[in-house]
Amino acid sequence: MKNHEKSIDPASQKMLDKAYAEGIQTVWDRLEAQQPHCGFGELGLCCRHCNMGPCRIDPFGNGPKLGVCGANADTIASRQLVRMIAAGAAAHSDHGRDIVLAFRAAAEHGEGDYKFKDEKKLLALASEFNIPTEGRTIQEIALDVSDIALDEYGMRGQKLQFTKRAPKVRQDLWTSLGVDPRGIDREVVECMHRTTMGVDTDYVNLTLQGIRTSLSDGWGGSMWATELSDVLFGTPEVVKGWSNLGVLSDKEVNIVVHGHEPTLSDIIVFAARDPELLKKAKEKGAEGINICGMCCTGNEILMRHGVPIAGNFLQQELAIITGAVEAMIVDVQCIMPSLPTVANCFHTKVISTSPKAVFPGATHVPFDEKNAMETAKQIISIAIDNYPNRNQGRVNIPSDRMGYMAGFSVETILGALGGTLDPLLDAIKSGSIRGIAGIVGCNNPKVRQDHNHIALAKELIKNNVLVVETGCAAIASAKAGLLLPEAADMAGEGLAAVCRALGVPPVLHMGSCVDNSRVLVVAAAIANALGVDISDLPLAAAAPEWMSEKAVAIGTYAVSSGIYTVLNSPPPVLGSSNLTNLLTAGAEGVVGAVFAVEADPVKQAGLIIEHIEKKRTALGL
Ligand code: CUV
Ligand code: SF4
Repeated sequence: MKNHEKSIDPASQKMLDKAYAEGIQTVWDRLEAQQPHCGFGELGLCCRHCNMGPCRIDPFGNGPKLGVCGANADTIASRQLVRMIAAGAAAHSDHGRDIVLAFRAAAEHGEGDYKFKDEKKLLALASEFNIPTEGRTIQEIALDVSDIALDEYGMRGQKLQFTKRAPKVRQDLWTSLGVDPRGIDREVVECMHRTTMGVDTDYVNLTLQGIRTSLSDGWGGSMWATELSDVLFGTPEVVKGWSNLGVLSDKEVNIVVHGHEPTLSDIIVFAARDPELLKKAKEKGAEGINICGMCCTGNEILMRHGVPIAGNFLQQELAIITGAVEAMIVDVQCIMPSLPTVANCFHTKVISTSPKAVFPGATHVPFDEKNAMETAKQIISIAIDNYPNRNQGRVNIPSDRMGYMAGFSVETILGALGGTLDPLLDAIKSGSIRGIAGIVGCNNPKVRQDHNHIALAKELIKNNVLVVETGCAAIASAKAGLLLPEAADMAGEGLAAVCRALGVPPVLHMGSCVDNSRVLVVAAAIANALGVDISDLPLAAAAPEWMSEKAVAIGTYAVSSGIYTVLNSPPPVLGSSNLTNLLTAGAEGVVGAVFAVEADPVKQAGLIIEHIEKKRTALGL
C-alpha cells in the first residue's frame, strides 16, 4: 500500500514517507505483518477461558461446534463481547476513579495542587444530590460529593446517581429489563465472573449484563470523570487553537502529552509557564517550551485551554518521527508499546508516569498526585535537558496545521443558545437542522486514517445534520478544518444559517472519550424538553474507525440509551448469528435502538439520515 493510501492527512503522509526513507517501522507495517488475521478471532469463535482449551468453533465445515466444556458459538461469542465491554468500561471508570480521588484530595487538603476551578458546577452537583450547602465551606460540600462518588464505585446496590438524568421512561425501561447498574466496579467484576468457565451460558442473559456494565460506564464512571474534571480543571468554554503535526516548533522544546487523564496534562500546561523553566530552556538554546497534546489527554487540555493538538491515535509514532519531540509524556490508554522503539531512532524521551502503565525502554517518572506541580516541573526539566540532543539535520516538521474552535461542553452549548435549548429545538422542529449525529472513537490502520471520520461528517453536515464529536474523531475534524465557523460553508443551507447566526462550526468538539457523557446529557435534556424518550429523537451515533475495547463499551451504552449506532466494522460476534441478530435487529424491541455495520462512510451517512427522517416522521415533524 502506498503511503498516501494509509492516511488522508498530508502531515501523516509526509511522516510516513520519512519513516520509509529511514527504515522506521510503524503501526501500518505491523498490521501488514499480521495478515491474514486469524479468522476464528475475527468471528469471535475462539475461547481460552480455561485450561481444557483453548477451543475454537468451526463456523463452516464439519469441525467442532462445541468447546471442550460444551460451550457453543453463541456462548463463546457473547462471553467475549461482554469481556470487551467490561474492559472498556473498566478503562473509562478507572480513569474516573483517579479523578474522583484527586477531587477528594482537593476536598480534604484544599492546599494541594488541585483546586476547584468551577465551584458553580460543584454547587450544582451538590444540589442534584440534595447535599446541604447553606453555611458550609466548599471543602465540606466537596467531601460529601466525593462520598457519593466513592459509593458509586462500591456495592451498596442503589441506582447510580446520574442514571436519574435520563428520561423517566428510559429509566423505567432499564429497571424493567433489570439492567440498572448497581455499582461501577461491581458490574465489571460480575462480567468477569459470569464469563468464566461454567457460569453464564445464555447469550441473551450475558448481553443484558454487557448492557448493564456499559450503562455503569456512560452514566457512571465516564460521567464522573467528566463532571469532576470540570470542577477541578474548569468547565470548557469556547476556545481557539491549532491542530496537526505543524504545531510542533522548530525552535522550542516540544513536549507531547499523550494518554488520557487530565490530572497529569492539565498540571503540565501550568508547570510549563514557570519562569525558572523558561529561563532554563533559553539557557539550553531553545526559544520556549511548547506543550502539545495527543489523543484524549490532548483533548482535555485542548477543550479547557486551547492547547495545540499534534494529532490523533495514528500519529503518535509519526510525531516522534518528526525528530523534533524532546519528550512524549504518557499516562494510560491508547499508548502504543512501540513508542520507545521509535523514540530510539531519535533523541526523544518517552516518559511514562502511571504505576498502571510501565513501558520497557521508557523513562519512568511516577506522577505523584500529592506533589503534582513538582513532579510536572521535574518531567518538563528532563525534556529541556534533552533539547541540545536534538539533531536539527534530522528534523522534519510538516508545515500542515489547521485552526480549530472547540470547548463545546453542555454549558457552552447552552450559553451559545442564549441559556436555553429552545433555539436548537426550534431549529430541529422547523427542519433547518434535521437532527444530531455523534461521531466518536479512534483511528484504526485498517481504515485510511481520518477518511471515514471526515467523509461521514461532511456528508452529514451537507444534509443539515448537526455533528457533535469527541475523541480521535474530533481531532480528525480539527485537522480537516471542520471545527472552524467557516466550515458552515460546507453545510446545507439550514444548518449553515444556524451556525452563522451563532458563530459556531457545524461540527462541535465536545471533548475526550469520557466526555461522550456530555452527549448523553444533551440527548437526555432534549428528550426531557420534548417529553419523549431518547430513542424517539432524530439522533444517531457512529464510530467509523474504531479500534479500542472502550469503543465497544461506548457503542453499547449509546444503543442501550436508545441511540442508533453505526460501526464501520463489527466487533468479533459474526460467528454467532443469534448474537449478531440480537445486536443489529432484536435490540430494537428491547432498548429501542440497534447497531448497524457499514464500511462506506457515505452509506453510513445515508443510514443515519434515513434513521433521523424516520424519527422525525414519528414525532410529527
Ligand atoms: Ni479515549 S479510545 S484511540 S484516545 S478515541 Fe482515540 Fe480517545 Fe479511541 Fe483512544
Ligand atoms: Fe474451551 Fe469451554 Fe474452556 Fe472456553 S471455557 S476454553 S470453550 S473448555
